[in-house]
Amino acid sequence: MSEKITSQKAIELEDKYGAHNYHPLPVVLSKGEGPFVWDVEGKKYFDFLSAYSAVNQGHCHPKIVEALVDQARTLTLTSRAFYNDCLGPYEKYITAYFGYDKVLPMNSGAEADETAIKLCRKWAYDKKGVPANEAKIVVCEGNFHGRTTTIISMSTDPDARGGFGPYTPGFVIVPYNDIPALEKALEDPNVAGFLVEPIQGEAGVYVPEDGYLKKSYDLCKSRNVLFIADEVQTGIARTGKLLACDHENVRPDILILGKALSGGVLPVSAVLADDHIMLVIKPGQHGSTFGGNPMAAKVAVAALEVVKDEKLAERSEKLGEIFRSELRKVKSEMIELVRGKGLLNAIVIRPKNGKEAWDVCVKMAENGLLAKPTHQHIIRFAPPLVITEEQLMEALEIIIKSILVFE
Ligand code: IF1
Repeated sequence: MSEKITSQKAIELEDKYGAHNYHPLPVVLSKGEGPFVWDVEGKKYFDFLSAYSAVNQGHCHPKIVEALVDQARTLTLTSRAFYNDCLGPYEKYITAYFGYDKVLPMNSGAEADETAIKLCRKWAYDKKGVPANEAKIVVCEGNFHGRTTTIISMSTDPDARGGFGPYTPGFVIVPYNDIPALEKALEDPNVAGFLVEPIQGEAGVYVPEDGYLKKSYDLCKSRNVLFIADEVQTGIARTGKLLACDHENVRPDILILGKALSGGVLPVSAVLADDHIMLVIKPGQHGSTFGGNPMAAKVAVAALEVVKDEKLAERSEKLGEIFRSELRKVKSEMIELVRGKGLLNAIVIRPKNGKEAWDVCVKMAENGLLAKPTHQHIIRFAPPLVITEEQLMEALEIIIKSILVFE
């Protein structure tokens, strides 16, 4: 199984034996280090996707890999039927790190979102006094929270949602970045929570107006509604602060984390909240086989330490400014708009002579930089946050060159 294969062979195998639920760029990767990945033919690329922001700490960060390997040799999984000696210290560490009373550990981002939904509903019945089965959660148009049946029930994306009904009820959809619409939706006394991405990733790195999060939060407070932030993609230094909500000094009632919580070495996600919310879930009411496993616990501590030790939030903030300002200087009809925060950025591409975002991405790959289009015309740029300024300038050269080819 371990003999080297060519890119062509690897692609053929995935096509023949794997479900066709993705359409990857035709690049087959076999190695990563820091901001770089290499394909099976040995070609080196800047990784400007970072596994959708899971590898904020860079590929194969030595400290995180060491935590993984050490723990893998010692104890991998006990289930939550027993205690393990890693989970408690991790829980103490992460709750202090983000400033919450409690954490509920899960694995994928979608699971953490599902957990937050259950927690919010239970809180509504036990604490807010919403009549049984009447709780509603307000969500935003263009949201992306994962792929489970309940999560796609609140999606407005026809690809994510279409053909998978019947759908889970209990969600109210309002336009994103629209305070009056939210205010109206919150008039319903059965609304238990408002679930929001501080920047919409999948929608195309859609940054709301300054003040949107704060105003939403205040509205939620005034209606006794939980403000739930999905920071699976925006959290852990990606947008130039530890959390994207920190830009507006908003502290979510329920905080959802995933992806970079493990630096990309394992699926590790978490839901954080204070006691008066978290303790509505009692033994037997929620859980998972792998959630809170010893490897995840050790890896998450290491991954969060790296973020602090290497000042990744500060780096992200500073390099993000450079990235956007350099791109805004470029004279190209194809660049309609550059937007983002920290190192979560996007270019909106204006198609030219039939050439679109996909063609730009193919060209960038040829030139040694990987990024992927979202929604046809948008290219997301999210390098590992360990990228140096010098490397970023080199990467910018590749991006700009690849766009100017089509002028
Ligand atoms: C796919 C996008 C990124 C997320 C937020 C929860 C989850 C995600 C805010 C679920 C996951 C990923 C999943 C990936 C594509 C993707 C994505 F393009 F769709 F928007 F990151 F940019 N909340 N996002 O962004 O986390 O269960 O996957 O661990 O193909 O589904 P998960």
